[in-house]
Amino acid sequence: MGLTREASYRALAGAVICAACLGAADAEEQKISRRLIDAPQPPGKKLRYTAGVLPSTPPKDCPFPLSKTLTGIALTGRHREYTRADTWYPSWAKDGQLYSPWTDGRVGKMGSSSGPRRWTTGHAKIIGEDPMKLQVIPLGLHKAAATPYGGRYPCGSLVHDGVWYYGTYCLDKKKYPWDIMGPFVGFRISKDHGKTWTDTPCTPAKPLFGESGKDGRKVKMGSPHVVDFGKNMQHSPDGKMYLTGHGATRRQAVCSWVSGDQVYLARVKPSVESVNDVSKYEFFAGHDSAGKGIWVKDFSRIKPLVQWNDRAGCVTMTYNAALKKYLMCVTSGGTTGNGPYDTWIVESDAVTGPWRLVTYMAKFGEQAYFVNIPTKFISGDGRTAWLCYAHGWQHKKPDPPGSTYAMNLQEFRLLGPEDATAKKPPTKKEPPNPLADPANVARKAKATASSNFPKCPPAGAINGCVGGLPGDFADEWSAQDEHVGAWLRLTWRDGQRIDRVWLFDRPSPQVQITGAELRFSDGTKIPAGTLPDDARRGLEVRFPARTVTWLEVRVTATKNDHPFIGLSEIAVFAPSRKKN
Ligand SMILES: [Ca+2]
Ligand SMILES: [Ca+2]
Repeated sequence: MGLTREASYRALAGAVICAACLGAADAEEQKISRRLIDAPQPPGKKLRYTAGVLPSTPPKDCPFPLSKTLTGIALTGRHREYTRADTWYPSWAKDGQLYSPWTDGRVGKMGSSSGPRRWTTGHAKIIGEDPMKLQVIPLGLHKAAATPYGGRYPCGSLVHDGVWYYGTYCLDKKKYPWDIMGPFVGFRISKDHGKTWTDTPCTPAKPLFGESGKDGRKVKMGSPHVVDFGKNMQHSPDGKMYLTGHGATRRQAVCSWVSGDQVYLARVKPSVESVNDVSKYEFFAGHDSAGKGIWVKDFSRIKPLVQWNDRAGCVTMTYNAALKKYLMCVTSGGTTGNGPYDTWIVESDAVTGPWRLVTYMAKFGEQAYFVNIPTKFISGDGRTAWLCYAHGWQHKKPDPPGSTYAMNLQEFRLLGPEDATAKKPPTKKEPPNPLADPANVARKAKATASSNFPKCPPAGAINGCVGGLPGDFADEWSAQDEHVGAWLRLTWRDGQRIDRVWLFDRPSPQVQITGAELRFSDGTKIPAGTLPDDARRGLEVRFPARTVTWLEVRVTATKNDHPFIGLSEIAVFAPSRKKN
């Protein structure tokens, strides 16, 4: 069905809610109409990761074949977020509870910061069987110097037979935030579930594996994490604790807390005596001719478990006992460690591989990191589990919904070949976005205003997105300490023929325009009306076409004289060619 542009707009705008013609006498005024319209969803703000089968978009240089048994993942839409801190790696202890490190934020009334000179790492207990109803109890903070590095952060953590082994690693800053991976220091140890601790005898200058991130050197066992073998490590193949770390060897490689070229593997029988003693460790050193893993005592002979330049960042591994599969989750921070991150998941029958791709999720989160799959929340059939991740220390857009700076738990299903033939949910065809249509001449105007709150510039009102707080500041214009009398003006280089204006209020319920006037460069004025408060709908004002070089929206009435009046978006349309 070929709808005309005008008809599409109408279809999108939905039912006409009100068509209150002013009762003015003059003919001009009678040609003015007002109605409410639905706010369009700009395509740029469309979420990639909503409930349903997730898109997998592996880059061309992906070194893994696609898995034939685990062919992707689907989100169920169930999710919960806990605390205001990151770095969650829950370990399932013998007592049935989860114990986890955390830092750089708050849990309850406790705050931790692992950056320069604060150097604290937090520990917490996570109580509950239902991921939707957990209780996170902060247990305390521990301080240990990062010198000669800038920061000292939590990494691998294991509670085994009542002993908590809590690892930390160091970072430095050069060009981007924490872009230099320092060494894994060692484990601090608690025998009373986090009440008291004994520091590791290792130090950042003399770390467990003897690595250094100084003077351009690269580490291999960076930020190692403990493979999750289930409650009290019950499914470890040999009673050993396995550690996966990420690093690099290329001089030009970015080796940071979230970026690297390779994944490495080590193992040790966990005990108070062994975990801080490098001589007790074994390191993965490649495969023999039969494809079996080779283990060596000499760290200098360690070899990559996985090689994928610029894609092998922060790594965790989980053993899914029901499926007899290892699942490795990697956060790929790219070559800067800034920006959105990709997440990829691979599977294997053995801890040493070979690995096959389950899914490659570009910009998952859109900035998810420290991604792991806690064994405690894997279903009996192994098919349903929960992704545990932090999100958005920089990029705040939640994709999938729920993602925030917290311990995020997101339920998912592991799909098999049988799911490919199952019926797929119908994909909704996106309607055209009128805000992005060239007929919306507001987008090419220059926006100025009587004032603006610094984070909410006038240009936010013509960026093609009906948005703003509680989302992004930059998607809306807000005046600064102004209500009635505040104005926003759009100016064009050339005269624009226009006959319609859409106005969307700031989404915040604190502030609402209940009256405004449209003023034009030809000296004419048209009263607008009340704008829907929540910006999910807007006000359309249609008027006889006129040619103008500027248009001004002047606020004449507000809900409660809140001093930050503004607009999330204004659209101004040229008359459509087709009449219907
Ligand atoms: Ca906007
Ligand atoms: Ca509002």
